[in-house]
Amino acid sequence: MSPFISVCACCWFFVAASASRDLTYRDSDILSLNTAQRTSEQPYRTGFHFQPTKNWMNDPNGLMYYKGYYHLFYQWNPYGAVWGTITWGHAVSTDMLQWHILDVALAPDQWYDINGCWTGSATFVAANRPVLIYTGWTNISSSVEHKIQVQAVAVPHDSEDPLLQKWIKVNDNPILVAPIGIDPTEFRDPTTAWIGADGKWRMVVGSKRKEDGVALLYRSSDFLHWHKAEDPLHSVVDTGMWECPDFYPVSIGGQNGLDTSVNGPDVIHVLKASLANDKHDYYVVGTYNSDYDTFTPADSSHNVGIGLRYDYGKFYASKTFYDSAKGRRILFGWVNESSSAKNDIVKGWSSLQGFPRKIWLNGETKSSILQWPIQEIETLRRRSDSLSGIFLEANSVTRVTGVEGAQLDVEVEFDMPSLNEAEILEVDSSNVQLACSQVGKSHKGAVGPFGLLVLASEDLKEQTAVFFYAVLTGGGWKTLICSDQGRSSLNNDVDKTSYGSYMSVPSNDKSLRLRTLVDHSIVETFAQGGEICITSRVYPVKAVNNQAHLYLFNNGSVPVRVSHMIAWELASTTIDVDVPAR
Ligand code: DQQ
Repeated sequence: MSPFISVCACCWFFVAASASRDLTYRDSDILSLNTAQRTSEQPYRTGFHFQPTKNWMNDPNGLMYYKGYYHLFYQWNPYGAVWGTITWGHAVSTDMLQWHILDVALAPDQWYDINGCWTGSATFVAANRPVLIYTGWTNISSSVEHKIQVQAVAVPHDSEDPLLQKWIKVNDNPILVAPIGIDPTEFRDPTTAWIGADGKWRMVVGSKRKEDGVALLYRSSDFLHWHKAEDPLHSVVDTGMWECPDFYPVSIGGQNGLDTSVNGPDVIHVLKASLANDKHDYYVVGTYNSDYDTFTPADSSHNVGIGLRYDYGKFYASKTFYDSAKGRRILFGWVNESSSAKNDIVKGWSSLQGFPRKIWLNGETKSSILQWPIQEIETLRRRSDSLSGIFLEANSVTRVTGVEGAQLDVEVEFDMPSLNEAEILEVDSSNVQLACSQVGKSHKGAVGPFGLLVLASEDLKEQTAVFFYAVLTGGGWKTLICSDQGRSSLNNDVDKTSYGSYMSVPSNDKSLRLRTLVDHSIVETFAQGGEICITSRVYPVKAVNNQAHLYLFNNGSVPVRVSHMIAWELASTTIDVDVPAR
């Protein structure tokens, strides 16, 4: 069979593709409901996050902007609220706030994906030619328990359709099987492809060799025939299976996003892998040389799997894409439940997508990235309350009375407190989560804990605390940044693990800053302008809907000054199952 995609962007064609079965999986036996209605029946459904109307969802897939629409595909089980029968659910939006769920884009219907259409990515092989590459879980077993993983390609049935409603799996599938030396049950999640200086496509597939996580590199001239490069793009010892790798350029000198093939002196790259061992997304910033296909981390002590994380809470299998409409790079990540599968079956759904984040290089460190909720969220802001220049005295709690409810956007800036009285605490940098859960919000410290209580009941019996706690360590001043779920719910059948990270406090830093988004059962925190992010899931019983309140607190003995705080109530968005009118 001849190749279906030519190298030349202007002359794409494909041959002999097979139409997939006409699928009727729709997310639609719940009719178009707006999320506010759903919230009163189901307190944990969200108001402004993407979630299917029912059933299980996991990784975001194939993200792209195409002819006026943002496309979000996602791993979705049409039959239940637990993982299984994985298809590609498909939703479109013009603003990443209001979503329309369309028919399933890819479903298991071929021998090479009959056990599931797993994670993959979208690539524009030419301006109006999006292609999906995904992992198929086959019907052939390499051992009694395992099917194997292969890579497959799908193309739009009609690329004039901005909604890209129907996808066709090509006859050449599977286009890749695991190479010799790689376990075929650990070979998955192809990235968006990029073009190197020689005009050839490259992509990475996640895998492991022994216990070393690895990003296998492939090259192709036609997008159908892929050849493994001798060396992987990157590998880190003892990090285990790398799922859902992502590899993309960021600008050295600004916040603008870059298309995935862009390279040059003003560009540095980010490599992310989702570690199957601990279910966290780790990244490293480094230099990519496309002549030799080498990637060199800027700081190898921050290498993939041993260094920086996108998020220190619940956030996995994430993926970025270049938003050509607004010239930015956007990150989506899967946020799993912290409730039991039994509870998920009762409520009929499981998992959210985190609120989309803009992502760019941290201009100060040049070796980390910053993340911030996309600006579109500001259109949802309604009633607000603000205060400036107040002191949070030792052991105090202050209610923010002008806003209430379970949908909030809160920004607060604290003057850098005097650190002279800070306690000495040795924090194990590889397990800050432990320090956060040992300290906890109720700890009576010196400089903190201080911060926000969200989703808090009037009697404070339920509260999720997001706080700073400054300490002196052998390595200098550090601030713990924690999300403490310990008292988030009177229901004890949920996981209330605390999450957190910590950062050095540079002597010239004048303030500590938090931005927290609250949406019924999800709390997303962006500290210090997006340097550190923490996502948690919580399930209050009393602090639901307008019984949820916002407080500032200081549990330390040193007073803390709030230089400014502003909180907005946020409106709900809609998720419907209508095909948008065109
Ligand atoms: N989820 C997919 C896999 C991927 C994993 C299966 C990560 O392709 O490795 O649903 O959450």
